[in-house]
Parts: sequence; C-alpha cells; structure tokens
Amino acid sequence: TQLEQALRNAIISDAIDVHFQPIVSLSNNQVVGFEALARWNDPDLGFVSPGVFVPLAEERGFIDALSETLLRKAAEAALSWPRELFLSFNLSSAQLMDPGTSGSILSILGRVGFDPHRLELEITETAVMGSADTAHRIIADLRAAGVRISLDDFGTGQSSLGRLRDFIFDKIKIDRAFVSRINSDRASEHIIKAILAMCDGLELEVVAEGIEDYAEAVKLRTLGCGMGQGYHFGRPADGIATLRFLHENY
Ligand code: G
Ligand code: G
Ligand code: MN
Ligand code: NA
Repeated sequence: TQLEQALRNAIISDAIDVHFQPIVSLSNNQVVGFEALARWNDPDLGFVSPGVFVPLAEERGFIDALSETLLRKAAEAALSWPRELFLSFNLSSAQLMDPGTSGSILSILGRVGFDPHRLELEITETAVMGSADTAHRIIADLRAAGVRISLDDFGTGQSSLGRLRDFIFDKIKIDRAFVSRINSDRASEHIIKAILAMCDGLELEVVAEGIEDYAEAVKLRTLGCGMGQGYHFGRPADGIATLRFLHENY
C-alpha cells in the first residue's frame, strides 16, 4: 500500500522523529524523566499517528528497524539533557516475541554510550501474554543490565493482577481513563486508591498518565501518587523544545 511504502521510505531516510513528554514528581513538580513518543510528519500524507504506523510496522515486519532508529535518536537526545533524567521508551508487543530484542537494545545503548540504568521500557499487559516465555526472558535480560520495566496503560485491556506476582515490573502507569475521571467519578477515585495501595505493598513506583489540570494533579498528590504525566505538565515536544523546557525549568 501507499502508506506502507511511505513508512518504509521514512524509516530508511530517517524521517521519523522522536518527541519527549515530561514525567514529574508530584511532591515537588520537578521533572524526573521523559517518555519518548514517535512522530511522523510525511510531506505527502501529513501527520500520521504512531497509533497507526507502529501497528503497521509490526504487521509488515519492520518494527525492529523502526524501533532501533527511534531508540538511538531518543538516547542521543537524552545525553544532551542537563541532568541525568530517565528516558522512558515504548516497546511493542511484536518486540517481546523476538528473542533478539534485549541484545539489540543493549547494543544500541552501548554504541550511543547511554547508561542502561537511565532507560525504562514501557510494555503493556497484552504484550507479556503474547509469548510469555520469550517475553519473560527478554525482560529478565534487560533488568539484569539495569533497565527498568514499566507496565503501561494499567487498568485497561485484559488486566491480570496475577501478572504483578511475577515481579517483572518496576513501575505502573495508571491509564488516563481513570485519571481523567478522578474528580468527577467516585468509582475512578476508588480504583486509583486501590492501585496506589497495591503498588505501595508491592513496592512498585506509580505514574498517573493524562493529568490535564491542576485539580487532578493536587488530588493525585494528596492520594500519595508519586509521579504524574500529562498536558498539565507538558505536551510531547521535539528535542530542541525539550532542551529549552529543561533550561527554563531549572
Ligand atoms: O503519542 P500518541 O498518543 O500519539 O501515541 C499513540 C500510541 O503510539 C501510544 O499507544 C504510544 O504508546 C504509541 N507509541 C508512540 N511512540 C512509540 C514508539 O516509539 N514505539 C512504540 N512501540 N509505540 C509508540
Ligand atoms: O499508550 P501510551 O500511554 O504510551 O500513550 C501515550 C499517549 O498519550 C501519547 O501519545 C500522548 O500524546 C498522549 N497523552 C499524553 N498526555 C496526555 C494528556 O494529558 N491527555 C491526553 N488526552 N493524552 C495525552
Ligand atoms: Mn507509554
Ligand atoms: Na499509557
């Protein structure tokens, strides 16, 4: 298809960009890290969402090529940040079925000179269920090298709390579906409270995603949520704007 061909060309010509969205500590509003988010603005097709081209790359077998360039670009950008903030990077489910993934990630970090302890990989519950043995081995290899694993979109999809007993995660990201209703819907507030209590007991770090206003930030801090992310703190921005943001915020 036209989209597939354009995506191939964009990967080869290095035309897919990485943007960064801040993740802050809710206790003091300090930036602690950034999530890398792929952005593709094609001259003919215009802006194409990663929600479209990431699944296409997976389906057509070039997610590895795409992800490798994105991780390299993101890690290189992170090396220019004024502080050693963490970099959070999304892994797709196809990558967790490919035994070569851990080696490829660690070799990119080595080449770029990026400390694995500064990297977090965001994965979803469905991704771990796909090919459980391979996924567990990949995750174990990465964690042994110091990479941290966070469970993205927590609370959606086929949530299995039992998965948390495997202790393969370091962090939980509460899906914005709960966060956006925290001040209007009692059920969402109770669900978030329960997630926070559970993460406290399991010694998992927590990020609330999709915080869009001050009231949500205050409420989550009051409930004891450690970290937050969302338009209230900053939208995804390109590498240069991210550097400017960091210099203005310190
Ligand atoms: O940023 P946005 O809301 O447009 O992202 C849409 C989806 O694309 C999200 O689910 C996000 O996790 C995913 N995504 C964004 N960048 C990447 C990436 O670099 N790799 C993978 N695998 N997924 C990404
Ligand atoms: O699936 P994942 O959680 O990786 O997707 C993250 C996506 O959520 C990013 O593409 C980003 O554009 C989007 N996002 C980040 N902050 C907010 C927010 O405050 N509100 C909304 N609606 N979307 C957000
Ligand atoms: Mn994510
Ligand atoms: Na998410």
